[in-house]
Amino acid sequence: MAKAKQAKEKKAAKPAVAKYYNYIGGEWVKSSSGEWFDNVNPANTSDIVGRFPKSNAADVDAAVASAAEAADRWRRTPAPKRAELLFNLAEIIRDNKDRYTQEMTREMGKVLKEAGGDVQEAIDCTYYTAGEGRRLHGFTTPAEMPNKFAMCVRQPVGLCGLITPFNFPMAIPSWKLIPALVCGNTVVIKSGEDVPLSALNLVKACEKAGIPKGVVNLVNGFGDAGAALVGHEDVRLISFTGSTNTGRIIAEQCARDNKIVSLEMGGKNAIIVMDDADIDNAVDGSLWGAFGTSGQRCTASSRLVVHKKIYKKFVAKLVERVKTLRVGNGLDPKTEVGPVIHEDAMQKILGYVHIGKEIDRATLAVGGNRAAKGDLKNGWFVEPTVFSDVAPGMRIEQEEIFGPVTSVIPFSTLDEAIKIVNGVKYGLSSAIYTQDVNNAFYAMQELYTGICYVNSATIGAEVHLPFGGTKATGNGHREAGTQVLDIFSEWKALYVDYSGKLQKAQIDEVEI
Ligand code: UN1
Repeated sequence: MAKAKQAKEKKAAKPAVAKYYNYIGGEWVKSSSGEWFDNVNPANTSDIVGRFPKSNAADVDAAVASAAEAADRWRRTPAPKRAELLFNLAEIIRDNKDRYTQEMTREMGKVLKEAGGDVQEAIDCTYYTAGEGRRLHGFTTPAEMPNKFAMCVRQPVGLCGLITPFNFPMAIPSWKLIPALVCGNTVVIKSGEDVPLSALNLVKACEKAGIPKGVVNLVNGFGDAGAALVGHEDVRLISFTGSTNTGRIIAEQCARDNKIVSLEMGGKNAIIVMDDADIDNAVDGSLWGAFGTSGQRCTASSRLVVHKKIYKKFVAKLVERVKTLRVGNGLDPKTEVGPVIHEDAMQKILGYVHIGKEIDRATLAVGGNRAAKGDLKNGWFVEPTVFSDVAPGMRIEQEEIFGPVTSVIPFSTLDEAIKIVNGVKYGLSSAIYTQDVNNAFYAMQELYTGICYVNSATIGAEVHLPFGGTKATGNGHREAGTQVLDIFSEWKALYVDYSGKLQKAQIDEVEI
């Protein structure tokens, strides 16, 4: 009896798991299937952050229908008015930054400071991009006939499907959502299934900010919901951040349906450390670039290309520092490296460690195991790992690992280093540590990436500069900056003939 009572009390003491909903047409609704999925804390898998609707094609249909219905009113709302609501939104995100940060760390694992940076990036993006409501510049240009005026304006593209990843749970949705809205589009968001709360917080903030019903819609769920969105005939544009494989499938589908598609995919970023570099500064940058967000950034510094003259010293210093990194629950302010997102990710990363050791035959300088001491066994932790003596062409040097693993590669000349950095299929971010202005400018010219840093790591892009990469990283688009407007608006060329007669461009002779 006593036992049964105890068990009952234990059950009662366990807080009920919070339920969250889809946001469709301004209503918070469950999935039409009635199914749910759990949002699990990767640092402690017994902690269920919330229960979210597992959406299907019918939910996507409803969300698209609501976005389609809201489209004309929103597109006709003057852009400065749209922007006013977005400024409200920025303030709401700012006021809730602490809560959003805590919730993000709990669902995604990244340490509190970095989760705070992620929310801050959403705030920065919202303020900066809302400013476009009073710009959205087009241009005028002379017409070739007399008494004729020519100009170009931006118009919205229409209904946008936004598919976002787990690693920047609020920043990346904001990179897509805010420019889509300021340009006058309505949207359906399918957020990463591992981090649904942060996107939901952003959407709730949109509701509070007064963005009209139907303009922003959110469906939670997995790849099948994403596929339904990509395949929906009323969706005009897909903006996707995630793996290169999924991106390729999306691009193929969008090509068949003649949809606009903007893709932000993998990276295999490298830092060059010259023999004239400030080594301690380069080690600091390498640690931050390789192990920040547990290496789960498209911009992570997963290769360190180090001059032979300083190679030994650099590796020794790096390894010493890696040994001191505190791996743990991101909610503990002392933690420096949090968990990875889920078990499959951990297994994939450990699989690459195996490849590095057994197939590539590189030297495992430090790390290489699951970290599972004490409480860590309740989550998905990988030791910060460094391979040295890595050569160009090895699999760990070529393939995206998306975890806390970096490779040190020796080189002799700057040209050789540049060839190594450029010798992968991706082209997102690169960096060089040097004190020599000639080296710095030569590297800036020759590194074929979308982002390049001098004397800092490959991570840390700011919202007012374009973000994106060359080659297999993307499909030629850039997010952030004003360049993102080219994704979410289309050019309309306007000709006004006030001559009062028929004038034929290219044909009529103009009298001089
Ligand atoms: C990503 O790596 O997926 O530049 C996004 C950075 C961040 C954004 C990274 N501001 O590292």
